[in-house]
Amino acid sequence: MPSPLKFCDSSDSYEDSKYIIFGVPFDSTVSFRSGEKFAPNEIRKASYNMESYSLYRGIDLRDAGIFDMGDIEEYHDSEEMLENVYSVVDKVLSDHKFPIMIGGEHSITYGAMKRIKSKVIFIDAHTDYRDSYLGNKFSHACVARRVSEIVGKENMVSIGVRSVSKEEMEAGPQKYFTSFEVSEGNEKLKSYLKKFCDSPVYLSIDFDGFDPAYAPGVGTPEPFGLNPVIMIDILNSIGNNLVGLDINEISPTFDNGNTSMLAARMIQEVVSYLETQSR
Ligand SMILES: [Mn+2]
Repeated sequence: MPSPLKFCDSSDSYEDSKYIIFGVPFDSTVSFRSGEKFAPNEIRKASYNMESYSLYRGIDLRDAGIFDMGDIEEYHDSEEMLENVYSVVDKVLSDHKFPIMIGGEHSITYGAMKRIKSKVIFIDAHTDYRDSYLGNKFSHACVARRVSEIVGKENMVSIGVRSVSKEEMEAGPQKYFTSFEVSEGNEKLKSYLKKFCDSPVYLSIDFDGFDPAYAPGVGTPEPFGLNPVIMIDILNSIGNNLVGLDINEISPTFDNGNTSMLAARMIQEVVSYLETQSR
């Protein structure tokens, strides 16, 4: 059997690596366009287009210690998937390593947060604060609401929001920055994040936070989104408190290749940022 595809610059050793990548091929609760379960491998393929050297950070990712564990088993039941995500994240954190989870749809984040219980930064077009959606409390449309039950909504912030329901607004969602606010300048966002990130923080990137021009292959695209370059400013505002990352909601079925490419690059940007923090 051919060996499974690994993210570029993945080493052969879990033990000797700091950054642990794993895929969660799950898209059973998506509401509009599916195909997210194919994203982990498309992102791995796209990663081979990238240089290992970060011009911005001066870091060579071949020295960073990245290990790709492959995908967890494919589930159709949310609770089984969440349990498995929890156990992988538990192992990675117990081994003092940094988890990088590639979705899959956004509901995967809840499994990680049940273990990590830190502050959270969401990049997202949506607040995802519905109590339940289409009869499912673990739907991708409810992930921030579920996470708030663990960490408290005061410990969450969403960036790039531009599409909410009346029900979510009435429930009083987490603090958010709209994409409109951010397009007028991100000084306010940067100073907010510098204060917010005074303790461990998890980063969950729903790719519909970015404008469909940059990330067309997502389940629920929303016009008027973020320019992905903003992630550099966001990372630089986090300091050395980042404890985990997930990338979610990418649907290769609707992609022209650019979204997977951006996702691969985003993983590399986060690792090279973390490397500068640890030096
Ligand atoms: Mn979203």
